[in-house]
Amino acid sequence: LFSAVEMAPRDPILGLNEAFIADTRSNKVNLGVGVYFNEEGRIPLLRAVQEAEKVRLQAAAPRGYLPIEGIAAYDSAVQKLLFGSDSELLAAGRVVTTQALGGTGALKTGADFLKRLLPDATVAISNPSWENHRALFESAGFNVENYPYYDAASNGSDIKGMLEKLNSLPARSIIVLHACCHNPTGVDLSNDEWKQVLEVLQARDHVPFLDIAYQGFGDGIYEDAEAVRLFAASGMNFFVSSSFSKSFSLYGERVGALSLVTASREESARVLSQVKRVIRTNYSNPPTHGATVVASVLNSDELRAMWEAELGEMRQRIRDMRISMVDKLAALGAARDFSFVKQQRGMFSYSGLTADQVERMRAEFGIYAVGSGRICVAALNNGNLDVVTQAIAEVIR
Ligand code: PLP
Ligand code: TYF
Repeated sequence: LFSAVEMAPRDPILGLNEAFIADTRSNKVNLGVGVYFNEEGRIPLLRAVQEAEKVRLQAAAPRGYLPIEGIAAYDSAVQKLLFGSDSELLAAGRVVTTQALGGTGALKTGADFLKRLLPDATVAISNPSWENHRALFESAGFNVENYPYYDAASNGSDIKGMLEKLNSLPARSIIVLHACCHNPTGVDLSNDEWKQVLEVLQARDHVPFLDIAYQGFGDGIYEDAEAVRLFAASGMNFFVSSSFSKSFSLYGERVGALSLVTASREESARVLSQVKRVIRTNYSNPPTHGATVVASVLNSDELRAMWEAELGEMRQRIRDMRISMVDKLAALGAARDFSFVKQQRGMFSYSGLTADQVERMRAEFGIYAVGSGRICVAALNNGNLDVVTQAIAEVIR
């Protein structure tokens, strides 16, 4: 049965993690995987999460099956976070939200549902994008194309190329968009650029699929959902996959959600019934722990304020690291101006390092980054910044 099974390639990022763990050098640094580490180099367990977990443990709550769509208090908290608590769409019952196994699970559920709605549609993802976007939509049976997004010459967006491509795709294509903190580049669209994208999507009757995995890591929780609100105001039907892996530092609990904007309350009921069917045939119903914790934090004034403060600290620490990295590289007389790193948002920076330079960083200095030159700024700290910047200065010399 298995004799002809070929070895599959490793996930380029998670594979890097394995290599990092196997590395015995004591001064190694992992700038590969997109995970937030604190100043001590550890993945934090947020105080708000600890408080909610204490309460949950004390309650000794039974672990029955959840509804297929997940915990109601969780789903509605997600909606408010994404669309705003005063959203007209929410009041009109036009948003369907189902708990998902992280952002990845939300994308997969959404992709499987879309395959039933638009079996022949083309899916377009940004160039570059999170590796798993292509794989997820291909495994759902779609043909996946790229739209231009990043302009290496300016370290900014290629909005012209993006709009041209979106215009030339077959009508009713599915367009995957990073709502904030673009992975891997750290380059986000301006508000004005978002409006131009929206206009083309509307004109071409495309189906927007917004992926928001880093809400709160850019400019703020509210600010980072600007694109969601813009699409909400447009009257379009669209998909949103969201994740608390990063914003709650709950990577392993798999807490995410899929939200769909429909035309009416009545349509929502029909859509929900079909999304539930997709979920039922995949994993039946979601797990309890992570979503219970997130819901109790978001639905408590006190814990929510604690979470917002902690998320604010994470955001600010990353910004500080961006500034320190740029300043140190300049002080070292690095052969390149890295000031663009300060403009990038979220966890990542497309550093401009080539695959060869990234390989030298690993081999000579034990510093791991993605072959594309993506580094996770959220893994920098005052203890590793000197070795990292010295290594960068050395390999670009
Ligand atoms: N979407 C993007 C753009 C991501 O970077 C990630 C990162 O993991 C995800 C989705 C998936 O999130 P999760 O880990 O919650 O599945
Ligand atoms: O881009 C990253 O590093 C994160 C983590 O298959 C990740 O989004 C990477 C690869 C993957 C799943 C998660």
